Amino acid sequence: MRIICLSTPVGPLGSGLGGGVELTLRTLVRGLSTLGHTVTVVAPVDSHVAPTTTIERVGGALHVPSQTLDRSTPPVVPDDSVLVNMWRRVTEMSRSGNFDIVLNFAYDALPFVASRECPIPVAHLVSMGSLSDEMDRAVAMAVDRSSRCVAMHSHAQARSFGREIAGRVTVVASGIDLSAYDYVEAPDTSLAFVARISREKGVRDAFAVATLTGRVVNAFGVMEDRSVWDDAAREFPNATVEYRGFLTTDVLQRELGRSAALIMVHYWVEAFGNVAIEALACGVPVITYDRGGPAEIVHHGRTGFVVPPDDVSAVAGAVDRLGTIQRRDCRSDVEDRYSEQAFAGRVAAWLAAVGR
Ligand code: HBI
Repeated sequence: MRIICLSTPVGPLGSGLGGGVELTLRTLVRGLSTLGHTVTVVAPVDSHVAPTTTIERVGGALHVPSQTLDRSTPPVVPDDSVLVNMWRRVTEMSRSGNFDIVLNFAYDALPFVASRECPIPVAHLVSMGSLSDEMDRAVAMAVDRSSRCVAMHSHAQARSFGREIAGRVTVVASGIDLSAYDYVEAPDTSLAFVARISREKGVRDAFAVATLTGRVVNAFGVMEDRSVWDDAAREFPNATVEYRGFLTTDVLQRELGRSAALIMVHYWVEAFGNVAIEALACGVPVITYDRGGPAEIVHHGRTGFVVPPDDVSAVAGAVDRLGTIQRRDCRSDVEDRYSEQAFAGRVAAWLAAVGR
């Protein structure tokens, strides 16, 4: 198929502002191309992609990330919105007759509500759980028009939009390029926390776990909300949590691989949790709250532990049981279920169904 990938309007690809979507989009572009599809990316200016990727860079004002607003505040479409400009470009390309389908990665209402004006089918890969009334309505509108056109990354994410929606969307678990992750057999005692530094990712609980276990927690990710970090450091003065910055995948996986475990202590319904499969790919077990996508990735007792949500002492208890996990099982589980090829195959099958 000849696919147009519409990127997120919250930041250029490669800036980190697009969060997990940046890795997902890069992985899919490569995986779908390997399967013989042709992919063209439409993304904001300053987006960096592989030199082999065909990309249309579009100017305009970035959008406010939805998760920073409360659910009843409809996100404002900025003047000269980059999403409006990108959508205009996508529609022009769709009219050229050179493309078969649009794959939308933007978590914004426009592509969902305007897809009926597009001459070719629009498939939406929803990257977060239910966050705003406006997006819930937009997703419902797209599902009503054609339930096959919406996919999500986990059953928990789909359920966050309500039972009706959950029963009508396609679940396509994500995946990563495993050749970019090196397996580490012998770790140190540190724990890893990998996420945008923000309230919803549970920074506070990472400090609590560092205090309860007495272990160093290395925190990796873009410093999105400094006040969250400072509040946690004040509340847990004895916690040893090192901020290690936002690293490229290659450097991150080298650091991550040395960890005894990755802790996922998120407050929101993490849609999938790419960082969970990145850690497992390096042989690092994952200890996660029983909330969202990560709880569907981790095999409790075999590739990590799934503990009651918001129960930091249960996380600490799981840390003490890490010796029972075979790190090799973590790597082989990802090879079975979450490779780039498996992910691209799942998405290609979904797109073929949407295009019919
Ligand atoms: N917010 N409005 C908006 N649009 C997006 O595409 C978007 C977002 N917030 C976060 C985000 N995308 C990605 O970081 C997550 O989907 C992973």
